[in-house]
Amino acid sequence: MATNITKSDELLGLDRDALVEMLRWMILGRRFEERCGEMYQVGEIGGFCHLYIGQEAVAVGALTPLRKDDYVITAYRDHVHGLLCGMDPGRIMAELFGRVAGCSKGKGGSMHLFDPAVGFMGGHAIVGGHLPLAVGIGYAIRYRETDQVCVCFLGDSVANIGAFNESLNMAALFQLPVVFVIENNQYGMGTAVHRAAAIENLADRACAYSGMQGWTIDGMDVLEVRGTIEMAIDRARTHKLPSLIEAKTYRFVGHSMSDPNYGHYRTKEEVSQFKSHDDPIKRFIERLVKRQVISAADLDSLEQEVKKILDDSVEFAKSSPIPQPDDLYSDIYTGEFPGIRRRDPWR
Ligand SMILES: Cc1ncc(C[n+]2csc(CCOP(=O)(O)OP(=O)(O)O)c2C)c(N)n1
Ligand SMILES: [Mg+2]
Repeated sequence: MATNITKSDELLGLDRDALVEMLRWMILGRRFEERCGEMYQVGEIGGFCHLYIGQEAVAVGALTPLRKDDYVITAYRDHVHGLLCGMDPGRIMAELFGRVAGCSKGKGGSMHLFDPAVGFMGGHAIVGGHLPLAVGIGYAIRYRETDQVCVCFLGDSVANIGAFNESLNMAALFQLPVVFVIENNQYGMGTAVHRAAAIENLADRACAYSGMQGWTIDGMDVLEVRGTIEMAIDRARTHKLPSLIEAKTYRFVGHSMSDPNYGHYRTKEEVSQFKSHDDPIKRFIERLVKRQVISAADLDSLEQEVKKILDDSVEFAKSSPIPQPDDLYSDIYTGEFPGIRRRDPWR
C-alpha cells in the first residue's frame, strides 16, 4: 500500500482513505444503477427511470469535497447524487419501488428523490426547472449570512434554454455561492449537443457574466472533476462568486428505460468505444492500482460491501407497503390556504 501520496503524484494530495472512499462511491453508484435496471426488468420499478451509468466521475468528483451542510440540486438522473448526499439507499430504492418507506412516500418515484435533512433538494423532472431554485438557495445562503454553497447539476440541453441565462445572470449579479455543473453527456435525449448548441464548449458561456469563471473539463476523470470543483467551491464559500463547470462525459445506457441505448442518434460502435476506452471507474482503478493505492483484494472487498448494501436496500423496499388510495389526498397543495380566498373557476 502506498502511504505517501503527494500532489505531484497527480492524486490531488488525497490520502489513501479519501481515494478509496471516492472509488467506493463510484462502485456503489454503478452497481446501484445496475440493480435499478434489473428491478425495472422484473417489474418492481415502473414509470420514468433514468440511469447514471458512465457518468459517475462527475457526481463523485463534485460531491465528495462538499460539507454536510451544503446544498445539492439536480435534474431527474438523480439516484447517485442522492446517495452521495447521504440519503439512505433503502429509502431511495423504496421510492423507486413506489413504496411508503420511500423518501417521497412512494409518490415521487425515480425523478423526485428529495431529502432536505441531508441538503438534497431534488430530483426535478422539468428540464432546467431547478436552476431558478438553485439561485433561490444561493440567495437564502447569502440572506442568512452563512458560508454554505449550493452545487447545481444540469444536463447539456439546459445550457440552451432561457432559465439558464436568467439563473446565471442573477447568480452573478447577486454574487451567489452557486456552482453550476453541466453534465455534458453528449446528448439531450436523441439530440447531439452540436445540433442544439451554437458553441463548442458550453462553459465558455460563463464569460457573459461578470465574476463568473468557467471550466470545461474531462468528466470521465474523477480527480480532474474534484480538483476543479474544489476551486469553484472556494470561490463560492470565500468570495461568494458563482462558477460554471462543464464536465464532458457519456452515458453508457439509454436516455431512460424506454430508450434502447443506441439507434437513430448514436451507433453501437460509439457506445462500445466509450465503454472500453473511457469508463471512469476503470480509469480510476487503473490509476490507483498503478500507484499501488489499492490491490485486487481491496477491490473485491469493496464489491462485497456494496453488494450487501444493495441486497439490504432491495429487501427494505420490498418489505414496505404500497401507498393506499387515500394517500392520494395528502402532501398536495389543495383546498383553502389560510388568509387567501381562492376563486372557483367553475362557479
Ligand atoms: C421543459 C421540458 N421539456 C422537455 C422535457 C422532456 N425531456 C426529458 S429529458 C430531456 C433531455 C434532457 O437532456 P439533458 O439536459 O442533456 O440531460 P440528460 O438526459 O442527458 O442527462 C427532455 C427534452 C422535459 N422533461 N422538460
Ligand atoms: Mg445530456
